[in-house]
Formats: sequence, structure tokens, C-alpha cells
Amino acid sequence: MSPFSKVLVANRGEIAIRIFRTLRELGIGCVAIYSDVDRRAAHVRAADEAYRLGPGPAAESYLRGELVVEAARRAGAEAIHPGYGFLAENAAFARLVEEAGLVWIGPSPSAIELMGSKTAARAAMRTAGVPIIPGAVDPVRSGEEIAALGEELGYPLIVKAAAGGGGKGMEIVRGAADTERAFEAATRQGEKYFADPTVYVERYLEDPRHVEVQVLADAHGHVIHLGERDCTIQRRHQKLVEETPSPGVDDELRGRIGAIAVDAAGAAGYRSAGTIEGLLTREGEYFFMEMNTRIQVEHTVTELVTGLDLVREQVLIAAGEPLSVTQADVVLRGHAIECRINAEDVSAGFLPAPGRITAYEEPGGPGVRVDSGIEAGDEVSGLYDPMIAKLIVHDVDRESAIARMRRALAEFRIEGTPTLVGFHRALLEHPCFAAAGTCVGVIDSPELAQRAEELTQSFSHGTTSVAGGPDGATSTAPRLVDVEVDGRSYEVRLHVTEPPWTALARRRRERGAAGRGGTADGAVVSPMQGTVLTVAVADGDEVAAGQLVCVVEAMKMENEIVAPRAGVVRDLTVAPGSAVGTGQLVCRVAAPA
Ligand code: MV4
Repeated sequence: MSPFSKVLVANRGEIAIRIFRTLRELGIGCVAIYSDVDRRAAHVRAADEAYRLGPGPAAESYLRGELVVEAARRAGAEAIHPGYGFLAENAAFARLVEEAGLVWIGPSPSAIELMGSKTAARAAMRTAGVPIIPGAVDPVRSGEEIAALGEELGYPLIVKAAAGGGGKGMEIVRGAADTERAFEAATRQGEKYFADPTVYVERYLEDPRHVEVQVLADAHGHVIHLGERDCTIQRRHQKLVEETPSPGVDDELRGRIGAIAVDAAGAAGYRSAGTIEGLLTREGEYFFMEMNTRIQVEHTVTELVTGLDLVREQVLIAAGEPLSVTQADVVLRGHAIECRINAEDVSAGFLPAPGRITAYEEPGGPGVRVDSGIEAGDEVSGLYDPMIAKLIVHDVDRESAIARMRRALAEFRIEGTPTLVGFHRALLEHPCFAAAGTCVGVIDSPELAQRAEELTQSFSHGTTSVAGGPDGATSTAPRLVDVEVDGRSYEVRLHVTEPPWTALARRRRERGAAGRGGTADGAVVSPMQGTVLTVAVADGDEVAAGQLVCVVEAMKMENEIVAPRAGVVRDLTVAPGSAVGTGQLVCRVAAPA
């Protein structure tokens, strides 16, 4: 007996496809929605039926709640699953869905609302006896109020936007002289990103681990936890690697933080899958930070160690069924790691790198899972999140899981646009990761970017590798070919002079590759649609290769556009606040005279 006949998934990419898989297993029809640029996207092909989200800018289509509900009505869907991002934590949308007589596969709108306000959530958690990060619960209204808290709590402090979360609108305060600046900056960011200038203050914890606990709660008062995930490996608050169990958590601590998470979900009147995010200090103290009221990107690692399908639990909970397991039934087996495979250029400061995927082969074999939203020939759009796949491995312990992940990463072939595959290979071979350090300073280091580059080039098995001489202008390019000598196979690097047409094609390819922020003629172009936040250069300025030109904000991410080569800035076309489109000229960097 299927709990629903049809469910609409209000999302795109890998998570839409992931949810469809569970729906199919439950005998439920899969309804997709799409923006104009996604008409032929993988999630549309994976669904049973798909509906266009009306005219209007494609960047906003999946945020237009009334169009999503309208599509559900047309399809005759009984429920809506929001996935993550977009409308997943929008209480007004959840209400709209319920008022339309549809089932919302998620927590109650009031629970979403409560957790959306970080100050209200902290107050509710304190009342419930959940340990919150020390600090104030009420908002602060001036730098002076922050200074008063500094007297009381000591420094450092951190000012956070009350409507924030995930790291936007956070300012560290090192001393009394810093309070005014931090107040202004956090207030401005809260206003800009969340349309809410309210900020509050916490004690700043140095070098913590980011440890979150997965919970499940049904409509019958049952709440359980499924252990923790460690999400310490981040860059500018974007998670890159997640694993479970956390290297910082033993059985005793797991019992303690599990109970904290269950109490927190109970106090919020929570229903569905949710996550208690917290910080773990070096001294082993654990504090509640915020609750995510959605299925998360990294839910997969929990699925591998528990053997449960969290999306299935969400669907059954929404249909009014009790949890399929009790706390005593939950067994955590082995170790799981997830690497997020984004279309980003590590050597260009993790700049999103939209473009066409020309070749795509996923890894496989024992203990390997790939959740992806792309196939060879697909275009990674600059309008959405650049994550194209998640690679998840499971093995008996952490060391074996790392070895398995390194093996699987080496099998992953993605061509046409740069990805984080090389970065993950470099990180997972780094001693800081093996030692379960927080890897702060390593993730952003030029050494890691360099190693990522080497590992990316060494992969191009059987294909012409890039650029010969230092200026890329050589007529010989090393070619990797397979030869067989005396019945044994060898890979040989040939340094042969290319025929003119091959050299031409290669140079064209390389110019295309340089197109992410720059081209061979020195043009600096925006790789994505967005808004210019700051411009770091003026016409006539001399710049070095790699020097910051401007910052473009897109998808709430700040992306640094850098000079593709040394030279002089000419034809600067942007100013702070300018809207830029994909491929739009920002300026030229003319070769120095
Ligand atoms: C903190 C913190 C230290 N003290 N809060 C919040 C959002 C998340 N992306 C990082 N956040 C932090 N909140 C207090 N009171 C430090 C961080 C933090 C962090 C935490 C764990 C792992 C990596 C991190 C990187 C930057 C900031």
C-alpha cells in the first residue's frame, strides 16, 4: 500500500533524483518541476511527469511557491517534498502547501519558523535545558551593548545575524575596540542576505569541530537520533567533506549529544527528519548552535552507517505512520565519508565553473555510492548551486574508508569543466585529514591547490594532456598512449610534434579553459550571473596575475574574480552594485608595455 499516489519534488539536480528513487520504491508517482534552463535536465528525465514553472527569470523559478503549488494541483500530486535549499525552510511556503490541501513532507511551519530565528531557537533550547553556546539570548542593539557583554563574558566574542545560519553575517570580536565595526558589519549582512538586521552575541569558540546530530520524529511523539556527522571540513562555510562517526566523538559522548538532540527536537515539537547542529570544543564540551529543519546534503553518510532510508522515513512520517525503528533498533556500522563534487576551479579560489560536461564516468565497486544530477553532455548552469554529484563511501573503519574514497575519486572522470575531484584527492592524502585535524589553513592553501592540479593532470589517461611549455605556446604536447611490449601493457608519455590542426584545436581548448574569469587575450569575464559587490581595481592600474579584480555575489556566495595575467587594467565596465551576466566582460588586462 503506497502512502501517496504522486509526490511533487520542489527541487532539481541530485536531490530531486535521490528523492524520486525512494518514491519509486514506495510505488509513488514522481512529479518534477523545471525552470526554462532545466527543460531537458537530468531530474526532468528521471521523473514520470514534469511541469514548467511558468515564464520569468530561471534563477528564481524554484523559489516561486505559488507556481510550485499550481504544478502540484495540475499533476494531481498529494504531497510536496522540498529537498534542501530553495523553499525547504520557508515556513510561509509550508503553510501555502498545507492550505492548498496538500501534504507537506517536512516539519510543521511553526517548527520551521522557530528554528529560523536563531535567537528564538536559543531561548527555546535554554528553556528545555539544552546546552546552548554561551552568550546572550536577546538581540544586541549597539556596539556598546556588545562591549558590555565583553566585560561580562570575556573576549573573543562572535556577532551573528539572528535570521542567518550557515555562516553568513558572522563577525568575530577580538576586543572592546572591535565592537562597533562588528555590530555594523553583522547588521548590514543580516539586512542584505536575510532582510533582517537583528544580531546577537555568542562566546567565540576557538577551532571547534562542527558536529551535528540527525534526528527523526514522527507524529506520535517518538523521537530518535541516528548518531552524528562531522562537518568540520569547510571553506567559507561551505561544507566540503562530511563523515560519520565523528573522529572527535566516542560512545559516551555520542550518548550524551544524542540525548541533547532528542531533547531539542522534542522541545521544538518537531516532526520529520531534522538536524541539530552544534560545536564540539577541544575540551569535549558540546553546545547547540542551530537546527536545520530539512533533509541535508550529507544525510547520505548517516544512511550508509544505519542502513535506513531517511527520505523514506520522511515520506512515511508525513503520511502519519510511526517511525520504522526505535532507538534500541538503531545500529551504527562502520564509517562513511562524503565528498561534494562541485564544478569549481580550485586554482581560481573555488570559483564556480559552469559549462558543458563533455565526458562523465562515475566510480563504482564495493562500498561506493554516487548521488548525482548530471550526465555526459549536460550543462552545469551558472544559475544554481555548482554541486554536480556527491561521492559517498562506506567501509569498516575510518582508515579503510579514506583508502576507499581515494580509490573512488581516482576512478571519477569528469571533463569539460574543472571540479573538486582533484582537491578531494589532495585533501584525503594530506596528513591533517588522516590525523583527523580540523585542517584550518590547509583547505585554502596554495600547496593543496597545487597538489590538486597535479592529481587532476595525472588522471588524463589516454588523452592529450594540457599545455607544453611555460607559455603554452609549443608545438609539442606530451601525449599519453597505451603500448604493449612483450605481452605487458605500459602507459607511455610521447613528446611528439603535433600536426598543425591538432595544435590549433588544443590551443582553442586551452583558451576555453582559461575562459573561467579570463581569456588568452586578457579579457576578464564573469563566469556567472550575479551582482558586483566590490571592485578592487581601476582603469590604468597595474595588476599581477591572480590579483583580485572584483567580487561577484551569486547564490549568496562571494566569488573572487582575479586577473588572468599580469598587465594593465583597461575597459573596466563594472562598479559596485552592477548586475553581470554569464560571460559578460568585466575589464581587459592588457599586456604590459
Ligand atoms: C561559531 C564558531 C565559533 N564560535 N560560533 C557557524 C556556521 C558554520 N559554518 C561555522 N560557524 C562557526 N560558529 C561560535 N560561537 C566557529 C564557526 C566556524 C567553524 C566551526 C566549525 C568548523 C569550521 C568552522 C569554520 C569557520 C567558522
